[in-house]
Amino acid sequence: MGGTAASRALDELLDQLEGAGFDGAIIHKRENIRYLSAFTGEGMLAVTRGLRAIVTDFRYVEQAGIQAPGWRTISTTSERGHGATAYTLLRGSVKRLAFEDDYVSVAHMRKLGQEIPDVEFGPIDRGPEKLREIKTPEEIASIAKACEIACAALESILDEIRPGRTEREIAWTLERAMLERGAEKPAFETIAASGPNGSLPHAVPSDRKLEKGDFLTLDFGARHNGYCSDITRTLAIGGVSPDKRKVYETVLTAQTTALDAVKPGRLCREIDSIARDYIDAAGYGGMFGHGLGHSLGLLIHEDPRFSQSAGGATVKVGHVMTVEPGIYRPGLDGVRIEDTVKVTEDGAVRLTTMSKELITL
Ligand SMILES: [Mn+2]
Repeated sequence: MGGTAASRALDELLDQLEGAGFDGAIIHKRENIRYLSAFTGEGMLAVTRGLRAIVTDFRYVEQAGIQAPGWRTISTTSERGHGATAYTLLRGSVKRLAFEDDYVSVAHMRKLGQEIPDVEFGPIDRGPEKLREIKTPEEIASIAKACEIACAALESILDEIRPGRTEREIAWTLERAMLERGAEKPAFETIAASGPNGSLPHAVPSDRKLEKGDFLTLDFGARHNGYCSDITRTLAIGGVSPDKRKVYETVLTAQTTALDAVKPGRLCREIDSIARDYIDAAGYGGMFGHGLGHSLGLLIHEDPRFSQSAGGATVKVGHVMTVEPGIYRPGLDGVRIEDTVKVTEDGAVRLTTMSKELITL
């Protein structure tokens, strides 16, 4: 995020931490560092009401000063690691600090405990991640741009997809098209799965050549301003059989029905059920074996999820979610259709605007 939005997020985090009896926090996850300070390098944040410090090493000192001008940047030395460096600023002023308990290893925590003595550490309990669930307009604009790049990239390479081309060639061509349109990099490893490989939801692109009658599933995304997009389209190579077309239409109806159901206040779990029940009732029971979708932002997979295990999580304005049902038939084929959407008062608005009608190449 930019400086002002990041600063608001930090104030909110500190409010919450104070409520939980903490004086501040140390932050190690790179995406949380970026979210709270706008600094994109590696290191550690040490934050209290009176201190906003980036503890980093020589490689990033100048960069931190430029990206996070309101912050104090302090460098580690060969004798003094991140914890000991932070301690020079924290000494005497804090009793309890929160740390990322789902990230810092036991060994790392033991070291931090030695470097920052007389301080009690407690779990931050995904506080930054919970703030990251609701996107600012600025963040949504970055995700929307990443979606636009991904859609334009696929449109631009459609005439290069034909029988005889390999999955790897298609994946590489698609990634190059995203980079040419301004992507910093792909948001994740591009999936290009054809024919029977399509039944593997996370297939790695292979040297398999496309054949007439195949489905080709492309699951990919771009990164823009650090923010991800995520889209899947399944294409038909030559004509596909009526049996395959029925699979496609079933996934498409499940996807659009679930999209239409996305409304603030609804349980995330219910949105998953809508797509799942439709696919099961159409005769493909058990062939949609993953969650319906996930949030995304600085990471490709964030909370909340459209999933049966989403508990009491509800849809909220400002969420950016994927909706991506699929049907996977081992040994035969697979179809998945995915959009990235933003949640508004009126429901889901697609950010990946590319057509979902079956494209035959
Ligand atoms: Mn996805």
